[in-house]
Amino acid sequence: MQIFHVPCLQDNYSYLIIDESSGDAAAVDPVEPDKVIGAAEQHGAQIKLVLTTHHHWDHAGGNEKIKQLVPGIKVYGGSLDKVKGCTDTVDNGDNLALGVNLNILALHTPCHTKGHISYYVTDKEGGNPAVFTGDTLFIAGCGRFFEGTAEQMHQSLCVTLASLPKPTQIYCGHEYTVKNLEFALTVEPDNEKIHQKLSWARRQVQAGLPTIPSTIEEELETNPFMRVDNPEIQEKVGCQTAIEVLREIRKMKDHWKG
Ligand code: GBP
Ligand code: ZN
Repeated sequence: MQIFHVPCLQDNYSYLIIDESSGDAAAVDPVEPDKVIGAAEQHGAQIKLVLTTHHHWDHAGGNEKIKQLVPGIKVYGGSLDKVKGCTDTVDNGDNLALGVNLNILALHTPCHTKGHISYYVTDKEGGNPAVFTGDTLFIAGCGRFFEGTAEQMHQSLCVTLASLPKPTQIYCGHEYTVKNLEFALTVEPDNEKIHQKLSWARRQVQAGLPTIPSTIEEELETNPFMRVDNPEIQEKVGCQTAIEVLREIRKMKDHWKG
């Protein structure tokens, strides 16, 4: 499995996933199709399918164009009505094949949008796990609750995604890491792992490099939205339950000026 970042728009990422045995590839949220098609050509791969995480234009807005540019391409997403250009819907638990050696598992991760899908990709034996989380899970953060509740985001982040194997590599939809880690320090000023990752992330961005991927293990140590069962954080924000903490931290981040 090969994964390439394709920076788009201001701070979005599309990704190209290649099954090396066949040269077949998938494009995740190809909002600027020319860029991901260029990346595929550069690596001698053929894009066979699109994986759309959610209906927002900065993720699904390139689907119609990529359908014109790549005849026969399948465009997967959570909804035929809402996701522009969607040809095939996926539900939680659906599996897709990519080339001969890769498997893609659709995970319904609602709250940022109702039909949001994350895609868990492994080789056929379950090795090299990677998950494409769109705007549900960001590095050290999460998406705004546009179409859902704290209960749903808790299920999506702290149950569905947190249950994936610890080494799973996380590829998210935006480069928000530095801001998110700065906010994380307002919640946990003494968390050494956050301090270390913030210095590293600033250096990456300075050098024009991505801060992605992270891993589930790193997020459990540094992402305040995945640490809502931590008693020290519960005390700090004055809440008794994980869901209340999640609701409260999201509210704080919505109003945080950074
Ligand atoms: C920043 O932090 O850099 N510019 C600010 C925040 C995802 S994009 C921008 C922002 O609000 N981003 C959204 C988000 O969820 N951020 C998490 C956070 O702030 O912690 N989008 O483009 C957003 O989903 C969109 C598109 C939204 C169509 C609604 C519609 Br309709
Ligand atoms: Zn979004």
